[in-house]
Amino acid sequence: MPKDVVLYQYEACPFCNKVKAFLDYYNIPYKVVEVNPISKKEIKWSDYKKVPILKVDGEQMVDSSDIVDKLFQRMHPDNSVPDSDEETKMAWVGGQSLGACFVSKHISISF
Ligand SMILES: N[C@@H](CCC(=O)N[C@@H](CS)C(=O)NCC(=O)O)C(=O)O
Repeated sequence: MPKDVVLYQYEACPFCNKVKAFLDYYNIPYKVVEVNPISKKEIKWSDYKKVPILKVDGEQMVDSSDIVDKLFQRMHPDNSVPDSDEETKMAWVGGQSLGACFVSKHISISF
């Protein structure tokens, strides 16, 4: 389980919400840094100029799909989804009122 996780985001960015949905689904605690879309001063330290950017224990991850894939690998190094996870996922997805968003080849989450 990652320890120090920081999400650089725009509140209204769907790619950022995709990453947040994944983090929430796996109960991974994270801090949020809201990026000013004009100055982008909060992400000046990075060469990547878009959001989301996820810092995980000091490592920079970019691009929502790559972030989800990398986190998934960390959570499931053997590349399998436990049955219990699959059931939890279906219950969670069923509880959402808005349409589903396919966030990776492994997990679909709605938000
Ligand atoms: N393929 C990227 C797309 C990310 C993206 O386009 N983010 C937008 C915000 S929704 C962005 O940062 N655009 C550049 C800008 O605002 O200057 C991903 O999935 O994370």
